[in-house]
Amino acid sequence: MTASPNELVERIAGFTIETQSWGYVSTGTRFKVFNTPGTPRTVHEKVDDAALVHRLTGVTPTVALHIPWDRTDYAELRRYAEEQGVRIGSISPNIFQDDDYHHGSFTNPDPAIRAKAVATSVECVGIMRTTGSKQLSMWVADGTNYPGQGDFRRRRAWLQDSLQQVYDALDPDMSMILEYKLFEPAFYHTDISDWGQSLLLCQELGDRANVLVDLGHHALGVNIEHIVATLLGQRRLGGFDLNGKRYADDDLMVGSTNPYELFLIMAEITHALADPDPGIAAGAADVLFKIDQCAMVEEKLPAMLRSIEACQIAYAKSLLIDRDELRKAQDTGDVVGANTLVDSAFQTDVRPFLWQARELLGGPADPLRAYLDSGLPERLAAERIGAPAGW
Ligand code: PSV
Ligand code: MN
Ligand code: MN
Repeated sequence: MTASPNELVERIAGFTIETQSWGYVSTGTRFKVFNTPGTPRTVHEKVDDAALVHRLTGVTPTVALHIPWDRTDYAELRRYAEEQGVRIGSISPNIFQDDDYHHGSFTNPDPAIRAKAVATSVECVGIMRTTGSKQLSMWVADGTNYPGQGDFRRRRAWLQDSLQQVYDALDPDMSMILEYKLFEPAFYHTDISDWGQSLLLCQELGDRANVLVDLGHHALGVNIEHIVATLLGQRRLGGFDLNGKRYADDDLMVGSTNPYELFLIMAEITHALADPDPGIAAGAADVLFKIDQCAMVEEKLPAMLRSIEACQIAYAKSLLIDRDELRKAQDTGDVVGANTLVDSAFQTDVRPFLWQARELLGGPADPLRAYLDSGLPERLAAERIGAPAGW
């Protein structure tokens, strides 16, 4: 049995994605940051763009902030966002850009720097109270470039201790989502390099610490859907940073190079949502889908709309896997039959269901076309003069 057409349309309409403030500005590579016309100049203009994307798609009701990139009067920003029709979503403390973090943040040998990184993160918990945010999204950039540069176990103890102080500052209705990354900015070792490192930290922290899977943070060829299934089984999958990658942390448009991988990841989610164990299903229902892409040469708003559509397509296709037949094929050793069932869901053109879902939500059938034909790109380009390059 697969989802009926009506169910499919309703499920697509109910599948929400968080966009991120830093996805609307000019980022780039270490070689050059290019600006595109109409780029937001302030956090309010980033929120305007997030609200526009929500009006066009109907499925992006929250926008993530990165602090201090988005430093402002947070109570006022919350009101402003809500007036525009969106809410403030997850908050990410930025503990990697100050000169003080030359030799790390939570794992810095200097206790005063570790305390500063903890204080910055705890400050973000206060911001969450003001904005109504529920997830503290933590990325720790610490690592070393050379053998001998750091003592792994000593750093680990500092890391656990610092994270615990931040975790303990959370309110009972808040959670921490803890990201891992194989390499970059460090190249010999990263203190939270993979899902296992993150999971171990989360297990020690407490029930409201969960792993964040950024699709660009693995070695090539790693089976991300298997990691996702494992974390779902442990009830420790907190969310995703969604982006597309060819090599590593490319931060390209979601699904632009690897739509099959995206589909297989979504298939683990929708499979868990239907799990007879209510704990597994509830864990899957709480997963945060956040975009974490950076526009290097592309137009930002169109790129965001493309990524949202890619997520919707992958999600919808995953609901077309005939789970009963797949179970039979698995249990009878029908290898080719099982793979064919998964593949035939992936091969289905689900765009007509997306159009119906958008109709149900009261928006345009083709958000990207509607945006391009609206006159807004020209208006924003004329109004927003002097956008800064970079965050
Ligand atoms: C680090 O590469 C990362 O994926 C983290 O999620 C940061 O918050 C984000 O990128 C900044 O773009
Ligand atoms: Mn990320
Ligand atoms: Mn990244």
